[in-house]
Amino acid sequence: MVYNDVETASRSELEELQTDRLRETVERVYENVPWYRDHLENAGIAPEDVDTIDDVSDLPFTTKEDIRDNYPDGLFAVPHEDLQRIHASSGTTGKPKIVAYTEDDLGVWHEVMARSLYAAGVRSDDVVQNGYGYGLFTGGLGFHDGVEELGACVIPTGGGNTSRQIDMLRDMESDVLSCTPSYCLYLDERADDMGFDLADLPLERVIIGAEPFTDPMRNEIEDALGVTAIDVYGLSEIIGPGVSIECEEAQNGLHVWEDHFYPEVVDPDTGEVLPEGEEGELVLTSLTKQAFPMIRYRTGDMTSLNYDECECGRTVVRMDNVSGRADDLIIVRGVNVYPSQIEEVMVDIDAVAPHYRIDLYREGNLDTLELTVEHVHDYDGTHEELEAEIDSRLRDVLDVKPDEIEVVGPGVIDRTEVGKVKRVYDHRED
Ligand code: DLL
Repeated sequence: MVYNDVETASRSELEELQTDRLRETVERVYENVPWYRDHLENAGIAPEDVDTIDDVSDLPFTTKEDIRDNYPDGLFAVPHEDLQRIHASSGTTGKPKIVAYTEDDLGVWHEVMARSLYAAGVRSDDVVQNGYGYGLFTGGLGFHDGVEELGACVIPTGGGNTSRQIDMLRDMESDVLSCTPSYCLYLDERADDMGFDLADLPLERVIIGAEPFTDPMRNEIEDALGVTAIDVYGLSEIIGPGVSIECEEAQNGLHVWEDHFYPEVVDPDTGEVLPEGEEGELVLTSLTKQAFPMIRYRTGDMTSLNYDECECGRTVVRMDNVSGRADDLIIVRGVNVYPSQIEEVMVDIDAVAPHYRIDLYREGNLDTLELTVEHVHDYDGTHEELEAEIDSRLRDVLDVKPDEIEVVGPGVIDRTEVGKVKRVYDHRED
């Protein structure tokens, strides 16, 4: 069962739709966005060069820097009077990226979010508690509108105010919770402090995204809350949440709504398109957006694509869970380290709580990596014993040894109640 028949269309039907829509998008930006016209002309492309969807790979990339250079509205393709919504993504450095929606864009967003929720197993008689932040962040309103479009009931708790969030989960018997994975773990801790177990509540599923998380972290969330955890992906520049989601039947890759967002995976260094199954950087082209179209946007997110039909019956392409961003990579003394490698080890050690932070310093010319982790409440060994165990387990997976591992008590590491969790602190340029 699907929400929209396009989810099970044949490849040839999809490609025909994508071709028409790509041509319209290229025409739209060429006519309405001077920057895009120059960008395409510099690459030797005219709108009539787009014959099939495969021609997408001849188009030039658009990057985060291009959006920033055109701050605030240089890439908008419609006049301000045609806009109905603005959002922005803060990013860690520099100016925010301002993104815009027409009435039709909002209609598409509502529909892809309703589709996403449906694929995740949400139905119109469910109560969805929405713990994503409301405001310029796309998570809160994106989920909110999607739940209403589906005809289910939304509780707009937003981020933060955690004890009230927990009261609502319990008293309104919410069926579904949408929030970041790190916030799920925080809710579990706080419910514990309040004297009860979230796993005893009727809550059936959580829809987690906006941050990378590993499979062991997902298992931890599913066990602690007694739920199915569904991965949802999206980004402001493309629409917000609702670019892709796992289906509840298979939970094996995220179905990309490719009738609206065309995905490619490229080598992050050379930009060359990679074959199906190979991991690289996700590049997305919007096929229907009017206010803020994006041609071959370099997301920075690492994944791979799978065109096999899913066991749920959907034919649209699936992307692998986003393991991290191309720029997440930490280089310590010349050695590559991904935070997810450390997370997998941490979550696998029973005595370690799923809260950690990584601090990078430079002493003289030497990089140092310090790891701080919490032990669980009922750990009865010494800090030194646990530090030694973590050290030996990390040696198996990392090519560089952390300079310091510090085990601390429960609750010592700061929690993120609103927004996205930050686990890596790089002080090397301070
Ligand atoms: O985070 C949109 C969103 C809201 C997605 C709620 C899912 C749920 P931005 O703030 O623009 O938009 O951040 C987008 O977050 O490029 C990824 O690096 C990361 N991200 C989003 N979803 C996932 C996910 C929203 N499921 C950036 N897994 C993206 C890993 C994710 N990373």
